[in-house]
Amino acid sequence: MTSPFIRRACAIVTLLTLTTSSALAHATLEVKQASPNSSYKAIMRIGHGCGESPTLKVRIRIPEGYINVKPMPKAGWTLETVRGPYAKTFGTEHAKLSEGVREVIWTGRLLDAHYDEFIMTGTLAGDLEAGSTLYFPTVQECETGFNRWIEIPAAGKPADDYKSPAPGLKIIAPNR
Ligand SMILES: [Cu+2]
Repeated sequence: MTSPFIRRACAIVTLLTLTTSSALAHATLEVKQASPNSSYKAIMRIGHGCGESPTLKVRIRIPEGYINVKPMPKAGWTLETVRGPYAKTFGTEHAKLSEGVREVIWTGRLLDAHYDEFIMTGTLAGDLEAGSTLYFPTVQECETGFNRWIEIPAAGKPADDYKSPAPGLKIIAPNR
């Protein structure tokens, strides 16, 4: 059974803003940095329910510049995608892409006592700027209530300063 103590522990961990702490709580990306013009596998980790309430739906908004996205189906979960236009057309080695998956929605059931990962693959556009951050706003709908991980940190402010930060991916210069 999840006790109020565990919920309090999560809140305390958030308050302490330990950089390693948020890795096990909230909704977070396992790999937090990547380079432009490379493939990127986004592994969204769901660390807990809404309080003790089980998660029934996970919705992830795809940031501009993360293109040709394909979500991975999960056993026991229904998978839906919402497609739409990109802000601009991207040229890839194979084709020009002007639209694609903009939102991914998994529907199933995940107990607060359990942990799970929601995965998609795609390409980071070549014109993304090193030093910028792509945010993957994520909404977790539960049997009772919801968590909206959608806060975009102000420039220079760490995500840990926020109660419900959107999972972020830092764009870094490629290794030469
Ligand atoms: Cu948390």
